Amino acid sequence: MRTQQGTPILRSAYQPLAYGVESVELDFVLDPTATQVTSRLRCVRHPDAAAGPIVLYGEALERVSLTVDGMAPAPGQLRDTASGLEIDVVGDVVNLEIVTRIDPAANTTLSGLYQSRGGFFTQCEAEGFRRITYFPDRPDVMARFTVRLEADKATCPVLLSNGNLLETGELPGGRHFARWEDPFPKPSYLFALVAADLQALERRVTTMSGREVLLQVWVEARDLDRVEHAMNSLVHSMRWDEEVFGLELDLDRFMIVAVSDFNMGAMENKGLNIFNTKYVLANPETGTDLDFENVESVVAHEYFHNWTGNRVTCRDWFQLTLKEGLTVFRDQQFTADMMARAAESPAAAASARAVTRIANVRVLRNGQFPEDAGPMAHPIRPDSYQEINNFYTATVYQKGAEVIRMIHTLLGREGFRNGMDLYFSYHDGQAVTCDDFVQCMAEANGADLDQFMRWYAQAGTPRVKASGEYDAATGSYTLTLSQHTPATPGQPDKLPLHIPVMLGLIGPDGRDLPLRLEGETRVGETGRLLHLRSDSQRWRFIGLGAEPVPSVLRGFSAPVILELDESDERLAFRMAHDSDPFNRWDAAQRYMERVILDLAAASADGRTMDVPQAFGHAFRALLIDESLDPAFVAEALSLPSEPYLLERMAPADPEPLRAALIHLMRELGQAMQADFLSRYLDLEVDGDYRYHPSDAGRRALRNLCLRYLMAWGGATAVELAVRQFEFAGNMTDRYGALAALVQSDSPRRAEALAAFHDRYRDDALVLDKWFALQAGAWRWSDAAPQTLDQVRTLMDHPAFSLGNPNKVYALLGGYFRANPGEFHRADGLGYAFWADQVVILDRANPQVASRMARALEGWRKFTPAIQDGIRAALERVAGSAGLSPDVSEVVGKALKG
Ligand code: B3K
Ligand code: ZN
Repeated sequence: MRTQQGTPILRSAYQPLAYGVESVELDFVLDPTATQVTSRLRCVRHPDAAAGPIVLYGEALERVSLTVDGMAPAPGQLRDTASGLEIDVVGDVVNLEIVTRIDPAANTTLSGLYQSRGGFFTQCEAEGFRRITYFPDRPDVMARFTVRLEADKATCPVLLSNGNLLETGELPGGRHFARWEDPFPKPSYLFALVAADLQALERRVTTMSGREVLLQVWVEARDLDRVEHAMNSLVHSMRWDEEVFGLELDLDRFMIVAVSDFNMGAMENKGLNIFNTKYVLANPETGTDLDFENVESVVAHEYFHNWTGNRVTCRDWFQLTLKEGLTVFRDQQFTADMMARAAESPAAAASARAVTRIANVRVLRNGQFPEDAGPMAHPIRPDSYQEINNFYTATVYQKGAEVIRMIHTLLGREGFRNGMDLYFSYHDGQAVTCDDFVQCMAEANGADLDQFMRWYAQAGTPRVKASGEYDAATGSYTLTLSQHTPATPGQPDKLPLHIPVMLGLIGPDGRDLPLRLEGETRVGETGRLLHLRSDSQRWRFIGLGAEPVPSVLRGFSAPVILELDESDERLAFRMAHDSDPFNRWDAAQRYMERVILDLAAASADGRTMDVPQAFGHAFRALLIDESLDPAFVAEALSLPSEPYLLERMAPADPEPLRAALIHLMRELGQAMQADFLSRYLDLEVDGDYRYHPSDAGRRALRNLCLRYLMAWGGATAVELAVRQFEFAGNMTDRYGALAALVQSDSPRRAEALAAFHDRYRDDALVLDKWFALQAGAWRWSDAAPQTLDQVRTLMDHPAFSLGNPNKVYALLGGYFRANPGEFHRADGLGYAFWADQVVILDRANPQVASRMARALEGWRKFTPAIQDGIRAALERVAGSAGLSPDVSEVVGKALKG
């Protein structure tokens, strides 16, 4: 059952249920097409809730039987509702026994219990448990679970569920069973079971209190040579959480299971994390540096949920950022610490931290800023939704993490830790709200976070405008900061936020100046945290002998768009001198953005595109500076992403933008071919592959040089790329070479693609890279094949399947989301193809369809001609029969604007 289409669920309507569940015994007789689930619930009346029936949610279930305290329900006692069942009862404690039958093989939604490659897997967040059995499937109902599962032993030799294993045994007919018990009460969304043919890499480790625990990473036998890194990541995560937050693993056993068919990255089920294979498997031959990094951070993220999410969970789904924003922040801090720890020197450690921060901000700007500017814009704690699965968003996750980071910045490391300690001391074992969290942070620090709470309530990316005035006569510099958050759907008016702005002032020699505000007796540090709370505020710095250059929002201290009117010269100066590596990178990105948007305007008007010389100089200075960390240089010289640039373009026009990007890379590649070449040759990493930030940084810059060389297009570039492709000792280099060759129009392009395919034809995850690369390819010359034709052809490839989310994300996502220059082709054929695919996908898997549908939500930023084409496609999808609430919410909001 679904909610009525178009009827939103409101945060303000929260009510506890009249009956919760104290304990539940589940018994699964697993069968591909007819799995029988017996559920025994001990329901208990909620002491504070209004009187009412027992409310059970259920979806796609066949009800076999139901008893209330051992008896068949009296006539009228049991009611079927739109979302499940209601049972009228009188006692404070009521025992229900419910038998249902489900069809895992037919479950293409990958929510609830489903099959993948012959095994059984579950995914219950947010509302998948109701697709397994009738239950008060809400996060504020926390119950103790015991689970018995039985299955065919030959096809499913491994039987897993949450918590501790109590018993296993053989059954007649080639079947076997296992019983599991989870000692911690949990909401149903954290339930999991796995029955499949898997093998485990195991490790025993001792926790901070001296308990020995068993860690297992379960994968198919053929993948056992790719799990070492995930296991190491798990051990590192455990240690980090002990050291940084004093949080210890609370179970005797912790399991990770990899599955090939999975809607998202991974899931933090208590003691039994289930992962998309993409975020578990990595070895040098098949995984890039980025894959290694992703595995480490996703393993950490899910592990950290054990405390932030599982021990303390969400009262309702509107509070999702309570666990997600906080856990993303924790995994970001973990990654930064891991990178810094591996570095060879303090300077390298600082740079490694900055590179991690840059990567976080790129993700925010590319994914969250467009979301916040479109029809799906919502606060990190939304006020309403039609389908909760649509709200696992960049806003809830990434902006949510930025909000937690600001609290960390405001309170300091120790203050934040004290707040966390208080949070667990008050709320362990509870389902709580974002207010409860912020209240603990405030109470532990005697801080006032009332105004800060607006970050939870207001959607839209705030603009912070900075302007400065130097008065030579008094040696003072007045900085004015003002803020403005644009209107978003349903929120026309915004209030001023509490915005922490980290500031530095740079002297003419490029060094930071010690700061002294008017009224202060002493000169302070070179960095200052300013608290912007009103629409506009001023700060007057004194004792300055010359006009400083402001460096505002260092470290990206708040998730805002900084409007700073800087000349090209100032940008070049900060690119060369800003002591804050984040802002140094940002100066390079801003300068590049300015140049690209100018080129795009020229291209749109049919004028010649000229790359300013001064920009070339500033770019080259970074390229040839061997004292800089290569990872940092690679970030600084990478182009801003197209989704981000399209947000900055008014109106957005993907074709001239793409022309500008191609032109810029060509010009730079040609003008600096000798520099690119010499850096390319110098940066080669000797020895065996290791996943290490300094090696990864060298590979990243080297591959970037190769792409610039290829953009220029000389025969040498092709030769270098072919050689790198053929002799690569790891996937980062092989894939890097292939990505460069895909830019070329030489016959080597097709040869390399074919060779890559043949080498990895049986490797699903590597083939995903091959699909994505072709779907996302730019057309560097008119001779290059049309991307849409390529995508259509690749859909017929035997390894492609619309039923496998990774394949859809790689091929269709690679085209719809990662290739705006091709997708928005003038004839509108891209949109027609999009509409066809969204409708087809929606019949099988609404969550995946909805993600693809979201590719066009930002359509109103485009030129009128483009808008016409997109509107027609949106209307076609909106008008198709039997649309899921997921896709209907997305296209409905897109059309409504
Ligand atoms: N909590 C899960 C996401 C569940 C998504 C449901 N549609 C993964 C995570 O954030 O850790
Ligand atoms: Zn999470």
